[in-house]
Amino acid sequence: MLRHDIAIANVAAYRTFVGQGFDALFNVTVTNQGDIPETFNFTVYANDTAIETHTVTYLLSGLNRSTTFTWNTTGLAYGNYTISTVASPVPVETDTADNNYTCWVIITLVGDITGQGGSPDWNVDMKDVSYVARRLARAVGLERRRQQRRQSRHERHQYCSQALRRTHLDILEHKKIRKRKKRGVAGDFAILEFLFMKVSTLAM
Ligand SMILES: [Ca+2]
Ligand SMILES: [Ca+2]
Repeated sequence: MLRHDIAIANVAAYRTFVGQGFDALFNVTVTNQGDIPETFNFTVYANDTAIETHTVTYLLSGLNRSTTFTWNTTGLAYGNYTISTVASPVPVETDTADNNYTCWVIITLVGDITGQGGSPDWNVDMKDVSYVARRLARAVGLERRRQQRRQSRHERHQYCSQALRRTHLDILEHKKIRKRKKRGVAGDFAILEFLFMKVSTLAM
């Protein structure tokens, strides 16, 4: 007997921390574990609210397909959102346990990089500034050493703000600094400057 079995293989959030009002991006990978081509829908939910329904057409047996979707966070409250992706079962599918996949995203203020324990604390203050400043100082120091001793670029990047920029890209997309240089240490300085501006505005 021919097997019908589709699955959500993976849902990857491009960033786990998203500034309120910015877009969260996800990549959904579905797979056909059955014996014949399948057409089916999957729906993505943020907590209990449906964000998007997508139709996967004629996915051949044994193959994967990936789709990117965007979730606009304008007007949403700060907090941790559970992102569930659910594929409707195809006819006579019995293994439905793998038809859903869950991940999470935190919506926070742009610039809310760290609170206690390294997670957002819904506040942009000197803790965020000092976190970036420390990383930047390490990156600059390592860059100097790299130039002096031909240290590998890889080692510097371990300390530089690669991860920071992946998770807090909103700062670099902010209109005030969007047009300026974003790469390497210049980008890190742009993040730091943004935070200083934000903190000093809030303090006034
Ligand atoms: Ca299944
Ligand atoms: Ca913070």
